[in-house]
Amino acid sequence: MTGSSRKNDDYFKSKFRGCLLGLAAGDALGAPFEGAWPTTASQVLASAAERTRFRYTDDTHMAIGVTESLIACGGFDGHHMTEVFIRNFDREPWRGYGAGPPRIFQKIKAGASWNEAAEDIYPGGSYGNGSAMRTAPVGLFYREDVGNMATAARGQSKITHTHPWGQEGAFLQALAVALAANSEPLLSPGEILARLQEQAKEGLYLQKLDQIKNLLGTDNPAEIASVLGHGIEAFNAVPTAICCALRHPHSYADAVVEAVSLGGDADTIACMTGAISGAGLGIEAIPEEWLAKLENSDYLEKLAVELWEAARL
Ligand code: R7I
Ligand code: MG
Ligand code: MG
Repeated sequence: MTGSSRKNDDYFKSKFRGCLLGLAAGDALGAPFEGAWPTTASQVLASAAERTRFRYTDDTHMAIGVTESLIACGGFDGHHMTEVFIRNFDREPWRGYGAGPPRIFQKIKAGASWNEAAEDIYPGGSYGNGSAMRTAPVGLFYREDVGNMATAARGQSKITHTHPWGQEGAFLQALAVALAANSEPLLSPGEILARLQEQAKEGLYLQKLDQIKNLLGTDNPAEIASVLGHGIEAFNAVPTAICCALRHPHSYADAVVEAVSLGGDADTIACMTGAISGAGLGIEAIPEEWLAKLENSDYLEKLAVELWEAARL
């Protein structure tokens, strides 16, 4: 291996590690604030400082399942990923899962097929943010192949979230991670936004992506939540997470702290912001004291390196 390809390998490994540990740290940072009113950045930092352990929630638990399945299958396999989701849920059902996925897992265990069980969980299927919060590893794995990324991101969504708004959120979040992880050339926030707009299909998302432009420079974070939302619906969480990451292209901590400070679905929005920011800035950008407190960080590190190796094959 040449010196430059080794340098390139280390660079991308750092991005894969930054993404997986970044999403987990964002999820854990936001977990105590899920469902809360907006708060200040200093209160979020104080909460982080006083905790001895950073415990993650269903967001990271499901992203681990996505990663495990991508590694085991060398790509997306819906049947396999469903089995991994159910196995992981049965081991740790207390992670704070949304209402839909456990009901879907129950239906599948009772004989329903994995690619049909979620269709009638809500009228038209779920548009919750649960398939976007876990999709980052798909963006890493397929980062140079938007066509297969779209198929895999939407495919993994369909296991639990079949509504077109749920699927679109999962695809756009995966694409944001992939664009952030890009190296040659490093993309500016404006370029990432333009690429997302090129690929988005649903009007609701196109409108919100357009509104992000006006929010990149605002010094009033409350405006982000009032314009883009900060809720449990994918369309009220994915654009918000992208906005927080793009507003702070040089600071992982500033991006995720801002995401948590918005209140609402704080763990999930910070998880998705952390995935994008960590993929862009690499593992070195995540505060060491947060990594030291993060639950299961050794396993997340191992998965990140294995995903990188699987993506190279
Ligand atoms: O999306 P999901 O996995 O939940 C993820 C959230 C994150 O905040 C996690 O941190 C965890 O706390 O849960 O679970 P779903 O049940 O699919 O969707 C979540 C919520 O979105 C539902 O409980 C509904 O309130 C709402 N929702 C819908 N409401 C009306 N009609 C989702 N789809 C619909 C719909 O079609
Ligand atoms: Mg959660
Ligand atoms: Mg949440």
